[in-house]
Amino acid sequence: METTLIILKPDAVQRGLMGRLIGRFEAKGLQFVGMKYMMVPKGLAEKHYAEHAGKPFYDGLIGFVTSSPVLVMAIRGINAIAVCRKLIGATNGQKAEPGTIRGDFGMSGGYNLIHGSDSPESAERELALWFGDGGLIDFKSTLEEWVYDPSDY
Ligand code: DAT
Ligand code: MG
Repeated sequence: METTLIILKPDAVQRGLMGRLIGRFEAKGLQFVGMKYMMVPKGLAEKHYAEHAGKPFYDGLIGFVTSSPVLVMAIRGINAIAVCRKLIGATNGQKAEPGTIRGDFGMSGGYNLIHGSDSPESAERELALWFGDGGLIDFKSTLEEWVYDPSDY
């Protein structure tokens, strides 16, 4: 089992897409083990996006993610990090494949609705950053025995 960090960004919240986007992950068979609705402090946004510091879009990105509430989620499943990245799609909504979240709901490179950890190392770092003070719930999901075949483990 892997856990990944997913953020519904301010455009997803403002556009009233939270329920539909949460539903994509639920319908896939993933388990929600953490959820926080919050305004993002600037310092946290800067730590989260540290790898992009100095890039031309960086200041706009920090301004955007701190501008309005976000929904931060920890989502668990077998291979959840890569699976969620596939559900999310390519960074720019104009290039993302139909069927993906960005491909179905977005038209922008910056206002692209959602964040998902891109590797096990990123997931570990980001989960510590956003849920390091607690809030993850380890529980047995009744879904699990019907979502996975025993040979999936
Ligand atoms: P992703 O969110 O697909 O992992 P990333 O890590 O390369 O993409 O970039 C982080 C965020 O920064 C991305 O979701 C939106 C913004 N961004 C990236 N490239 C951009 C660009 N060329 N113009 C505007 N915003 C950009
Ligand atoms: Mg990224």
